[in-house]
Amino acid sequence: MKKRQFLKFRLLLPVIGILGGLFCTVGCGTSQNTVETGNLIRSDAPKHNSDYITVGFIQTGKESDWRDANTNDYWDTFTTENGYNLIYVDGNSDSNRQVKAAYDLIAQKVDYLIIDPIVEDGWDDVLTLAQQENIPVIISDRGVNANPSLYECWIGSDFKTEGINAAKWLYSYLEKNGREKENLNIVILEGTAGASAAIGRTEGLLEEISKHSNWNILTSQCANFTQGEGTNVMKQILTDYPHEDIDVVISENDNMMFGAMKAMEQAGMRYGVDTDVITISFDALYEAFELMQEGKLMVSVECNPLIAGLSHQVIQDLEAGKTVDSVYYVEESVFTYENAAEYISDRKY
Ligand code: GYE
Repeated sequence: MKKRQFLKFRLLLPVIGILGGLFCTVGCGTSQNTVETGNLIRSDAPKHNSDYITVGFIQTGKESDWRDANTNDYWDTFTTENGYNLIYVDGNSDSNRQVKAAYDLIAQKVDYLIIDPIVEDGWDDVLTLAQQENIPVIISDRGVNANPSLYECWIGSDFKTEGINAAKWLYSYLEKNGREKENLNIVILEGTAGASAAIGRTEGLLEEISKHSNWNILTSQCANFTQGEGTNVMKQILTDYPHEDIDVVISENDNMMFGAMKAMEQAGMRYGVDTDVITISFDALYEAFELMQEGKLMVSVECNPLIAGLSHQVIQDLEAGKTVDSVYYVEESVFTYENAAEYISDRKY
């Protein structure tokens, strides 16, 4: 539990040009409230206006549909109507760029920083500086490998539990079909190396998989959470291994699975319900529900990107001098080809 001791009066935003190269056009907008810098930086509120809470939001990039839903959720929540000036930075899937953006936003003296870190490591120095400069930081979605006293809180999903749930679903499915004693070869498509979402899911999966001596990991490879890499990595796997050896494909997000499905189709493979390949992924996107309804995807472990409301609540609590928790987990479920039809109309992303 932490309490915010500062921020009773808002700091006037200094000259935005301080941001130099990367941010050179932020604040150079017309009388309208939108500024775009090659889609990398956007801010919708009037600048130099202390009536707004200025929030610097550093996103990972645009690697997946989950990410787009998360970005849009921040835009929809951190509006001028809600009292915010949101400065959005697209990390462009480059963690150095993210760290540099954090330094720049600190120099700009934003009121809050929200960071969706691409990878866990490399944040200590900039978080230490943010604390010295009295800029509270919220870590959103993926975690950081840094002392929790350096930031207000982390809001996101329990990635390890998601991995465990995926493997537990596999066991229950096999058991239901009298197949739990069968030898199984599993292919895993991993998310970005060093990203806590990938680390946690892999850890959960491996922990459960190791409990079954008849389950074998044929190969586990990184496809960076993107659909394109999902296709390419799967294509290579299908070149390297006999197709009939593959019993299960687990992808650490839906988009990589969509890509892998394309590769399997191109290779003439069938997958999903009533085939020899069990398909499992994470996120539970709308498109995943459609594929589950078709029986092509068998399960998607939900990961909820709609977490901006919690970040907003945390900031409001800090503004009111209230204490906030250090961790906020988002509620999530597991959806399958059997229940997708029941839930698809409620999906928001
Ligand atoms: O699963 C994936 C995205 O960090 C939880 O990142 C997030 C993951 C999500 O690109 O689709």
